[in-house]
This record gives sequence, C-alpha cells and structure tokens, in this order.
Amino acid sequence: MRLIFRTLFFALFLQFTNCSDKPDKTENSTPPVTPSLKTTYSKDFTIGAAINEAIILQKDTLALKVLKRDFSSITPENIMKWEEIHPVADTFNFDLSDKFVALGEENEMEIIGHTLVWHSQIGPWMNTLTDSTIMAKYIKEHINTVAGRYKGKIHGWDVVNEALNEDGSLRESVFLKVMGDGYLPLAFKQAAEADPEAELYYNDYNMWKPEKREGAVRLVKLVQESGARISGVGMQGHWGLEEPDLAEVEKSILAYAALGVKVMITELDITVLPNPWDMEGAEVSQNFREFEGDEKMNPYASGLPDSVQLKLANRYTDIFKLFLKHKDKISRVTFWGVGDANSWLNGWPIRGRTNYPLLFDREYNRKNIYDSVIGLKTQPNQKLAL
Ligand code: 9MR
Repeated sequence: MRLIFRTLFFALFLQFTNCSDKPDKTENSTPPVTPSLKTTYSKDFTIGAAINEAIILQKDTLALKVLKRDFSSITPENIMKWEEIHPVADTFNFDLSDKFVALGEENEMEIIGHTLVWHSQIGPWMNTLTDSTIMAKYIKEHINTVAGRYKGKIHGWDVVNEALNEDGSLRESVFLKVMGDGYLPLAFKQAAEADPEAELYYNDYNMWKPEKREGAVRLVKLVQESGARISGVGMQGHWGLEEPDLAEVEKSILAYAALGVKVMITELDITVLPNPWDMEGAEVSQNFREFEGDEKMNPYASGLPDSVQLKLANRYTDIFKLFLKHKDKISRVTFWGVGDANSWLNGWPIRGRTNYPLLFDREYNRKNIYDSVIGLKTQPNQKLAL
C-alpha cells in the first residue's frame, strides 16, 4: 500500500515540477513566444478593438486570429448603429448584432455596445419628428429593445455619442432641437433600466480640447445631477503624429476621473497622412472629394518610409506611457480596427488613401509599433530604433 502511495506521489511530483529524466528536446529549439497585447497589459487596462462585419461573420480569418490572441474586448464598428439595427420605426435587425455578441461570449471578451443615441445615422423617421413626447417614446423604445435584448451580456454601452460641439456647447442635433438637453438624462435612465448591470458611457472625439473638456464635464454633471447613472467617459483617440498635445489629453483624463467616473480611450488610431486643413477629430460628415486621387495627399501608397514609422512608434510609445501613468483611472484602451487595411482612415477625410494607423499591417502582421507598445512593459528602458 505504502509503495503505491509513494509511486503515486512521485508521479504527481513529476507532473507538477515538469521534472523528467528525459532531456527536453524542444527546450532550445522553440522560438520565444511574443507576449500578446492583452496579457502584457492585463494588470493595467483592457485592450479592445472595433470589429467590422467581415470579422463578426468570421470571414476575415486572419483578423479573427489576431483579435483572439491580442484583444480582450470588442466594439462593433458599425453594425449596432441605429440605422443598421433599427432602420424602420417598427423593424429591428438583430442578425449581425446577435453574432457579434455571440463571438464576444464564445471568446470571453468584454463586449461593448456602440452606440444607442447618436445624431448621425439614426433611423430616417427620427429626423422628421417635432414633438418631444413622441421623440422620447422612440428613444426609450430603441434603448429598451436594443439594450434589453443583450441584458447581462454587454459590459458597457456608449449610451450617447458625440453630443458636443467643439466649443463645448451642445450640438444642435435633432434630439436637442426637439427635446432640449433632457434627452441626455433620459437616455442614461433608460439604458440603466434596460440593462441594470451594464456600464454606461458618454463617448466623443476631441475630448482633450479645453473647451470641449469643460462641455463634457458639464454634460456628465447634468446626467449625474438628474439622478441617472453614468459610469464612464470615452475619449475617442482619433489622433495624429503631432496633435493633440498629450498634456491636454492628460488634463482631460484627470478632469473626467475627478467626476468619479471611469475613463476609456475608445477609438484609438493615429493618422500619418497630410492634413492641410488642420482638422482634428472624427466628424464623419467632413470630406474632401476634390482631393481624391491627388498623389500629394496620399504620399505613402507604396509603403511607409522608415522615418515616419519611427515617428509613429515614438508617438504610440508616448501615448501608452501616458495611459500607464494613469492606469488607475483608465479602464480600457480600444483601437478603432484591427489592421491597417480596414481602417476607416483610408477613406476619411479623403477617400482612397493608404493610411497606417494601427498596430497590425495590411496582412495582419505585427508592426514595429506593436513591439514598442509591448516593450514599454517588458523592457521599459528600451530606446526606439528601426
Ligand atoms: O469607422 C466607422 C466607419 O466605418 C463609418 O463609415 C462611420 C460612419 O458610421 O463611422 C465610423 O466610426 C465612427 C464611430 O462610430 C464614432 N466615432 C467616430 C468614428 C470614426 O468616424
């Protein structure tokens, strides 16, 4: 009996210590495994990506592989927008959103809903309404049906998107025109009712700008003072190589955190292309048709020069250093896309350009920026060079 126990104990000991008298042939031949983004940053914040229809339908298998390895949160780039999910007053279209949520659940990812109330791409009938009670009824119904369907499954909702002008005043959207600022607390209250466990966010671009920052602070306070629940502020990170000044980004992170809400960087991508209009942000209605096909506006169509790659890597490094400095306030950093090929920045503000804003290239290979961002954690004193 004793012998049996001793043999068993020894077998278990071998298993746990991986101690074997056979030489490990693979020890020196296995190439080192690059750590993933999500594991490298797991103690700091969640790393997410916006995903398009091809990924949701599991057709873009390369992107899917990268998504599963490197990201622990997903946001639907387009398919949950009002016009897509609720195109006609009495018709909801849940085919793609069901698949999106199922993909997140299967892979144990943090699922983000984007977005419930946004002036852009609402159901067309909404733009014709003039009665505030009727509009409130539609907003409630929309939120109830969409957020209610995924109750308990969505980690957080971008409840209201882009409600501010650049000077911090409230945007003259159809919601504001018909209902006044009361539509803001209404949306948050309804979302809380539809999915009591979900985090609820206000999300916008250029949230680093001082005037817009003040406007966002006023907006959050308006919601809080109404008694509605708001859990976080999403700072879209549609930024450039030089702009914005990260000192302003930092002031905004601090200002939003001081309101007692979480801060998220929700739509990160860095454009490297010329911007002669000094445009900042992500106003989707802006576009410059006259420059389509102009080579001067699309200088890197056949590849990104080393000098620009280095600039981009340094920019990403500075940005992530700032995020790490405030990791106690930042709960998630979401890239707006997986690989460069499908970034919206190839089509905005001029269509048909070749941009390089993300950490994965057009074939979903890891770019040097990826190593820089990982290196910040694994080799904090590294010097960037190509
Ligand atoms: O990346 C999205 C692009 O594919 C769409 O054509 C566009 C309009 O719906 O929206 C883009 O995503 C936007 C996001 O939903 C809200 N913030 C700005 C983003 C970039 O325009």
